[in-house]
Amino acid sequence: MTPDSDTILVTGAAGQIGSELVPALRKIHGDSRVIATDIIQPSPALAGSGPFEKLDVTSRQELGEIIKKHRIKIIYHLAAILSATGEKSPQKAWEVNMNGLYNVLEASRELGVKQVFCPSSIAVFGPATPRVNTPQDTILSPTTIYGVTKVAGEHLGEYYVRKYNLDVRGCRFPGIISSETLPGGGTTDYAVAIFYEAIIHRRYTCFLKPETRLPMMYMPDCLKSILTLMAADFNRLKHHTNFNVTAMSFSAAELATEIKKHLPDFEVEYRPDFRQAIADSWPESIDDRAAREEWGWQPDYDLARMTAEMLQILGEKHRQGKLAYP
Ligand code: AKB
Repeated sequence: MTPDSDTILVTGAAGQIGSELVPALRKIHGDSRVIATDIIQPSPALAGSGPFEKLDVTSRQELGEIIKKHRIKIIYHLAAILSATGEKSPQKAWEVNMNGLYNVLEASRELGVKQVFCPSSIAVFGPATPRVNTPQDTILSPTTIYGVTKVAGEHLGEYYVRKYNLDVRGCRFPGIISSETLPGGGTTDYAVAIFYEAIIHRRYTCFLKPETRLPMMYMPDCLKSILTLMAADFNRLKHHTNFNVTAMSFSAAELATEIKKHLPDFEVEYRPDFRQAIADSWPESIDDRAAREEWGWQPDYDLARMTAEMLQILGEKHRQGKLAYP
């Protein structure tokens, strides 16, 4: 459990996971104890619910000043460039993902931060990895710069655990589906966009082939995994920075079929682009037994329950004229 005096920093707070993790942490620990940071301005709701600081994670100085100012003890380091954006600008992806993490770990070591969470991704795997039920400990040979930074990040975090006794933890997230904030620049983003397009236009042009199957997770399960892993007894953990976690696996066609059960006139066409090659290099499904055994991971949502809830929440926003979609 987090002692009441510990102050928490979230980087990338305006992103897909940050936008929902910050309110969840504020609910548990109190608004004033969760410092949201991002390079961009967050939503008024997030900025208005507690402290917000502008932060470029590639600046060690800015990061150090914020850690000292707020006496930060726990960091959720979510700022990152995802797979599709990373392929358009590999140099930027390296700078943000690697230098950002290095800054967080070094600042934590120097300034007495006790615990760091940094998400990894299924992007650590590559074409040489077994694609079905991908094991926890297996070949990591990614073909994207995002995957390269995530493999290096897992190892760097593990190094700080062993060398400096810093408590660094992380999950390899699959695609994350959320009704609140859109993802930015990933290969799994289609699985969120399809819901918005289904509700608004009843049509969607998918950038992956219909048979492309990927592991996925609904946001409430994503938040649950982060909070459960961070609260787990350190002495029970054999892994730290690289837990496989999953909740469901489906192909693009299977997701469309599930949506059609609720919206029978929904139609999808498939026009694969450069993201197809990225998806083809990733697992179809992953084995998350280590997470289940070491810290009790257990998802609540499968494809049917997630789809019903996404359509209900987004449909209601649409009826109220509040469905923001670019
Ligand atoms: C992406 O598609 O890049 C991310 C991920 C799987 O890490 N959603």
